[in-house]
Amino acid sequence: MSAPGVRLPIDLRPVNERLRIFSGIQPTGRKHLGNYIGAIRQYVEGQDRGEAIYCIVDLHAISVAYDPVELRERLYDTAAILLAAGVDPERCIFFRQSDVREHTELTWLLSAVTAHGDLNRMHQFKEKSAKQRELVSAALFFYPVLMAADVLAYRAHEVPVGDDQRQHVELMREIARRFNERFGETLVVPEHRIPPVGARIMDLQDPTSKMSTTGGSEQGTVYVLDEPDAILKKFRSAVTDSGREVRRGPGKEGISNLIEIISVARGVDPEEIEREFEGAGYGDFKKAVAEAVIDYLAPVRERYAELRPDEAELERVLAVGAEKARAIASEVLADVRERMGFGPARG
Ligand code: AQP
Repeated sequence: MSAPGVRLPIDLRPVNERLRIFSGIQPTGRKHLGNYIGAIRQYVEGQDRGEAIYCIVDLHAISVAYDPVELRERLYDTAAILLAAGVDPERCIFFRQSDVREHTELTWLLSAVTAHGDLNRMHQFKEKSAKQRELVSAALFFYPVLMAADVLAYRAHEVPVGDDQRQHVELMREIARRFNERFGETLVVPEHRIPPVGARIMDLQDPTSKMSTTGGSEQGTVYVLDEPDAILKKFRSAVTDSGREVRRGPGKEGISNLIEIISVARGVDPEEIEREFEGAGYGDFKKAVAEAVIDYLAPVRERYAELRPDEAELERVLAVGAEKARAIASEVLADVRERMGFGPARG
């Protein structure tokens, strides 16, 4: 038995031998092209690079006004979209956040090493709290701590997210560092993985604001499940600029956004797009972007239609994932609890 106060090193080696990836996505609203390009696309790729763990973060969704019946429906929608996009439960752990109680327990434990001032500085809290009409919940304020718990409960190394989540990942790094300094090396300090192209897809009607579930216009937001006609219409009416050149640059936020979108949809570099459309009119370019996005999303929409009706199968997949997730998170929680002085000391 170790002497009281002596901290045995926790062996993080088995985890560090293989890249572990974790990310979560909310079951809110309809998933849009920004979610797809910034996050979902990276989830699918992550399965080839390491041990991937993905979760639908329904606990995060209750931080703003919501309807319980809707929440369940949107959860199935989101699960079916991810599976349709290529998240493969045979090659990753895919589960529902609220099924793994370790997330909520760790949130509270991490709150002890989270600075109130840091939470106060979060852009997302400032923006979202300003939009709440009835109640600014404490859950909205605590959102980043729950997000830190999601990732740290798995000792994940990498967190694939869009650019808007940069600050939250920075905070979870700070929380992990502070925990390790205070209680001994226990948690992995994760890195964000933000894609070089498509990290911030902009609203088609207001290319200075990000495409968003709650903040944008219907016409400026392309949904993953939009019909081809709707996609074509949205791109045709996309706001551009008074110039004529299809290239990225200052004052060309609309065109820059379209260049990024088409380059991701076609899987080529933005430079190649600029070369291809040199001298082309904006009308032709917008049509080409729409066509590329229609082709890009069509297989997802088709597969979604097959998967979404079978809620029992979605439940089965999520339950299998939750069991695997719990096996990892419960071990990390046991270490965290022991380090923090809960329960009997382990020898
Ligand atoms: N416009 C975007 N471009 C690139 N990536 C984006 N993400 C969100 N918007 C863009 C990334 O999508 C992932 C899921 O985000 P979420 O779980 O927060 O889902 P949400 O709240 O439904 O998404 P929004 O659109 O971000 O909602 P609002 O704007 O209402 O808060 C994250 O990895 C995010 O970075």
